[in-house]
Amino acid sequence: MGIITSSILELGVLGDERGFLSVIESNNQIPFDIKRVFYIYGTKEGVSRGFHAHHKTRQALICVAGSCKVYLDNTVRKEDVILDSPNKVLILEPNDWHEMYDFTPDCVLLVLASELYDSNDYIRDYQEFLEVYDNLEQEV
Ligand code: T46
Repeated sequence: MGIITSSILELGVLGDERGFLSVIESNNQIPFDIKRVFYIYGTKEGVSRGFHAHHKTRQALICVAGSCKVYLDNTVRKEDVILDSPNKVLILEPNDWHEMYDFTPDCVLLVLASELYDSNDYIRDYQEFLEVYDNLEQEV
């Protein structure tokens, strides 16, 4: 029994004299089937994004260029993580309210998602988030 928590993992780096390469496969380096890929770039200075949690979608976030920070809140643990390397992956669980901020101008934030896009999967109201997750539903 416990609260589902997001986590950071590090990808292997395959390198040779030409440079570097990191690999992500469904259910291998990350713990879900990848159904959707999107990326966030050209974020204006001082802008924060996110401000939601999900009902079902699990995601993997990687800054493949530049860096950004992510504020996480699973109702019990609140923390900030920095994504500043192309081999650093945040496995973002649906029960984490998240806000991305401090994007560098060159930041390209790649996101791999376990579900197709569905606006109904988003919880964009913080009070609703607390009602959904600040209870026994978090126990696994
Ligand atoms: C998340 C964080 C990390 C689509 O039509 N399809 C899509 O697959 C996505 C991701 C977005 N959209 C539309 C919905 C909005 O009209 O694109 C627009 C911007 O999306 P949003 O405001 O949700 O973007 P962020 O940066 O706040 O959040 C995104 C993801 O939506 C979300 O799942 O966890 O990145």
